[in-house]
Amino acid sequence: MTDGLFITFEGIEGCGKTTQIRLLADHLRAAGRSVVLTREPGGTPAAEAIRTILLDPAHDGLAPTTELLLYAAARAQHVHQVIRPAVGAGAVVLCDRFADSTEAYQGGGRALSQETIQTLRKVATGDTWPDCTILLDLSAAEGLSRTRSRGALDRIEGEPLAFHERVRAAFLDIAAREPKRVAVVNAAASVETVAEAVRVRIDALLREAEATA
Ligand code: T5A
Repeated sequence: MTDGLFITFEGIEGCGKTTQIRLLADHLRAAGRSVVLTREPGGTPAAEAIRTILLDPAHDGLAPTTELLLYAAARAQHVHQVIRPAVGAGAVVLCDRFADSTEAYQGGGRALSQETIQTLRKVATGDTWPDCTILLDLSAAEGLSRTRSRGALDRIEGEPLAFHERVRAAFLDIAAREPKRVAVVNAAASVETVAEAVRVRIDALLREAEATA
């Protein structure tokens, strides 16, 4: 059995990850691929329970370190129970957010130490790391306006604009540091234009993986 691929989608609130990940899943399934669609925080019953704690605005007193540990705990379970087995079985795993979100939100947004974040990342993920990451880039103001138009905000969406601007800057720093893994796509374009850019990138990655298999 050949290993599959692990592809993550990242970006600020409202950048369109959920919309795009579903369109890509449809495209890959239509081409006969085995696809596993999952998300963070979440993807397993225990990690979804942690998600509920993390996003509930009632927990507005959650300390940044507690938040970091809960995201890491949810990720450890998700990697163990879903991502690693699915990639090992040859599936294309599409994940809505992964460890880059921790670097952007808890590092950029909350200003927690990069050293602590990277140490916990290794504990939670081991050697499981995305083959490719699509970063949907959008201004924080536009992302929040899309999110607000959907209704009540969760605990993190409710953070001020400056927080979300730091998160966006941190994502762009990751992309500049790792240009081979992270593809930046302009998320201000139409849904179809964004979807086409994503398809082009992922189809090329799949062809490359087949050529080297
Ligand atoms: N988090 C997560 C951390 O702090 N640390 C971590 O380690 C991890 C893993 C997760 C929260 O947790 C934080 C980040 C998040 O705050 P979530 O509910 O998963 O919470 O939040 P998001 O991932 O931000 O999900 P959203 O649903 O808010 O945004 P999406 O998925 O990016 O966007 P989507 O597709 O739902 O679209 C949003 C709206 O915009 C429209 C859609 O129709 C929808 O109404 N839209 C467009 N409009 C115009 N043009 C386009 N191109 C559009 N694409 C979509």
